[in-house]
Amino acid sequence: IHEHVSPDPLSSLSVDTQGLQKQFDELASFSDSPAPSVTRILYSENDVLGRRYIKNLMSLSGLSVREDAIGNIFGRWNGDEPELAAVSTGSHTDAIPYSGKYDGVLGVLGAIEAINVLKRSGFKPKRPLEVIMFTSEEPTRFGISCLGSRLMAGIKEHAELLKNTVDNQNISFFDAAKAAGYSNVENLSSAFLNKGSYSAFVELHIEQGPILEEEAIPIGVVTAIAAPASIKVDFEGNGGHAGAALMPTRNDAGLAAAELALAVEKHVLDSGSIDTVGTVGILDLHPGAINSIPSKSHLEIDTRDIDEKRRNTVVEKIHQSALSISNKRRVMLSQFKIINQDPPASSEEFIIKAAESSARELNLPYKKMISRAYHDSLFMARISPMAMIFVPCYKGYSHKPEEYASPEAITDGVKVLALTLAKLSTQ
Ligand code: HGY
Ligand code: MN
Ligand code: MN
Ligand code: MN
Repeated sequence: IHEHVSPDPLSSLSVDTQGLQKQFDELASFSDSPAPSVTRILYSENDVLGRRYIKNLMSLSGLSVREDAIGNIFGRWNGDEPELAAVSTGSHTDAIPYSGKYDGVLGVLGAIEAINVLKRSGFKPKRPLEVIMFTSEEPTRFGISCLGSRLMAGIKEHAELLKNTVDNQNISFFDAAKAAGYSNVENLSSAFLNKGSYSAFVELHIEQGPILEEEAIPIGVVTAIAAPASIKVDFEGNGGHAGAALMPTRNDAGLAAAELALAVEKHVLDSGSIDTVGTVGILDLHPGAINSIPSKSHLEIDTRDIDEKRRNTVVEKIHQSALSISNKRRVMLSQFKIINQDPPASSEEFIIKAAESSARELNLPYKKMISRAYHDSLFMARISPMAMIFVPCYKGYSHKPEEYASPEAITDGVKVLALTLAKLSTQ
């Protein structure tokens, strides 16, 4: 077996920057919202078009493509020792409503291009290299984030939750998956992977924060991912006529929701750390008429912290506030459901080192940093050593149409990913 050497970094890594730009634009065209925004929701028609697009690119790169029961897509390049655990990389291509075209997509298109870069350089891997497109990282349709990587990580409670979850059109997860062509979706446990399936997992992603751009540093090496939690809350009151019902007789579910939203902000700000964040991104009122007192309200709360205990304290305080608001306003707290309350994840030292030396060999300054956004890497960390590579994005904008990463930033990120994969696949 000939010597497995990583390609000479500076001479032989060439990225097809123009071709990659075209791919970002083509994939962004599969969207339920008008350009420059992107909306691509799990198992929607545009999601299916996006999946077909990615599978085609994987085949064009000579990868052997397979999909699991819920549509996680795997593109594999077998090395000289195919029985060894593979080095994997990847991300997601689903996009929340009215968002951008780089979140997640960079880690899928960029990973396929990193394979092309290594092939162009004449590199031959010892371990197999595998590109993964996770079926859905965003919680948009069924309220569960990272549902593809959670299942691969074998998280049974979310597999159970999926069995009777419906979207806001009352379509079940199973029916939506079958409509998208995944007829075997009910066999959720077939998506569980064993620990040791991969020797390493590396995800390339835009920073979704302003630090790298502000400090003019082209590469971020992620050392840890913050701990996310999400909660669904429903209040119910008697509703009634906005004119005839006098204030003392009311138990307004809308005001209960408003008070809880402000309580989320208060508990987060009182945590004692700038690293604690909280958001009420969904707040629905029923019946939603100007002259009808809300008889129901539905809130979805997202709160995170790099410190798990501090995050859990905030979740507990939010629960206490929901109970006290329900008493004080005489509304029923008909639902307080913690959808997920995940631990943070730390990156693996040997992968961090491989990414650092790759950046150095490419003469690219880099910065070690935490990820405040969650990623599929958070769950891949349960079954594989993990790390992430960040590239700067314009003003740190993300989850909105102004999201942007320059061709140079993307090219640098793909080169560091390619060299890191080469190093890991010869170890
Ligand atoms: O919300 C997140 O952190 C991820 O970008 N979906
Ligand atoms: Mn060989
Ligand atoms: Mn996102
Ligand atoms: Mn993402």
